[in-house]
Amino acid sequence: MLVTTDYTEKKTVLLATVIKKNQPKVLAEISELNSLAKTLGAIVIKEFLQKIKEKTPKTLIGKGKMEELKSFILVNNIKLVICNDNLSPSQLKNLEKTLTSEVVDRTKVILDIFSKRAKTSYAKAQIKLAQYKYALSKLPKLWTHLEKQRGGIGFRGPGESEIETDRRNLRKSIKKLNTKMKLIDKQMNTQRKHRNNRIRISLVGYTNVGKSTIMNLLSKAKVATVENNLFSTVDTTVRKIQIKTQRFLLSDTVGFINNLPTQLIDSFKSTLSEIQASDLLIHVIDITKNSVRKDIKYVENILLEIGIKTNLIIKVFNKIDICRELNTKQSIIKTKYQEDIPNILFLSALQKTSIKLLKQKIYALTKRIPR
Ligand SMILES: Nc1nc2c(ncn2[C@@H]2O[C@H](COP(=O)(O)OP(=O)(O)OP(=O)(O)O)[C@@H](O)[C@H]2O)c(=O)[nH]1
Ligand SMILES: [Mg+2]
Repeated sequence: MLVTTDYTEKKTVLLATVIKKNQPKVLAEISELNSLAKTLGAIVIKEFLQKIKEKTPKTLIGKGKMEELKSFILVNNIKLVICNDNLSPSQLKNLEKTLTSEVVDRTKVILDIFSKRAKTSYAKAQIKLAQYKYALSKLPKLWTHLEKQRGGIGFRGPGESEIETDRRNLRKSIKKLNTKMKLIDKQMNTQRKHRNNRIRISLVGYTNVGKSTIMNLLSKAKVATVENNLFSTVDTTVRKIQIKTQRFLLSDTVGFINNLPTQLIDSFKSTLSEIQASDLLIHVIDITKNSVRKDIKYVENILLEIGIKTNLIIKVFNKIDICRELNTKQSIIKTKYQEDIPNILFLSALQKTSIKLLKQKIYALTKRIPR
């Protein structure tokens, strides 16, 4: 069985290593990690940023920082350390042993949020698959066939033969789940073929940018959950909409985040194939963020990875109602995307501005698609 982590009301510290040139990236990631931890109910007491030349293979951080962290943990009664870096099994083991606290990494946190959020049995199965693959990469942690769950501080590790049994069991579970998913995929593909007479649109973008808010506006219904949280949407919602005479299928799906765990991307292949098969993509961007350009690039890279077939993409810069220095930002964006200007839109989904314009653009871009 999977060993679960309880985050609720746990006094927590965040730990991230910084190698000189990647400081801005890590700063953005740790602030995201903070939101992720809070989403799970953890109480974040402090963020530790450790500047290093290179990662220490066995313990991630060096002796000095480890001591500092250890005494902070003892004095403040910290129960959980969330590490921004993905940890090897031996780093995980050694950090827990030295810090006498539970340690999890960024990937685990993201997987746990997904697992909490998933509603449909399909999404649940996708996440379970990702969790199994992740557990396999972290043996002997996170998975046990033993009656009594492993864990706790200072427990005696399992023997080689026990780890081998766990490995075998995990592989079996992965195989079983893969077979189950393939069957569902087949059914979904058949369903997709039946919906062939409608033009397909997908909302894509970084997490928490306003995709579901736009989904609700375009479909004139409260179909999608809107929350000021990362990963409010994990399940895919598809809605029929009509603009003038044209009929569409609009889908809202999971958002992206930097360092999205590869196990998740793998398991979500079929969800992402909804995006791949779309005739038009609405790429939603939060204009208020400092990392606008990086977020766009990151999403574009994932879209390439998914293998999208369309080149019809509308970039929607959302949240202009709360954007400081809006004019400056708009002109920078316009300069950067000069050739793409007809397919760029600035709006506020919250205040419902320019939604009509968005509909016009959708209609204009898709009216020549043969049905
Ligand atoms: N100020 C402002 N807030 C907005 C706007 N659009 C969305 N929001 C808020 O941004 C937060 C995230 O919105 P969602 O629609 O849930 O975003 P999402 O992209 O679907 O997020 P995930 O499903 O978590 O990836 C919510 O608190 C929304 O109310 C906007 O135009 N202006
Ligand atoms: Mg959403």
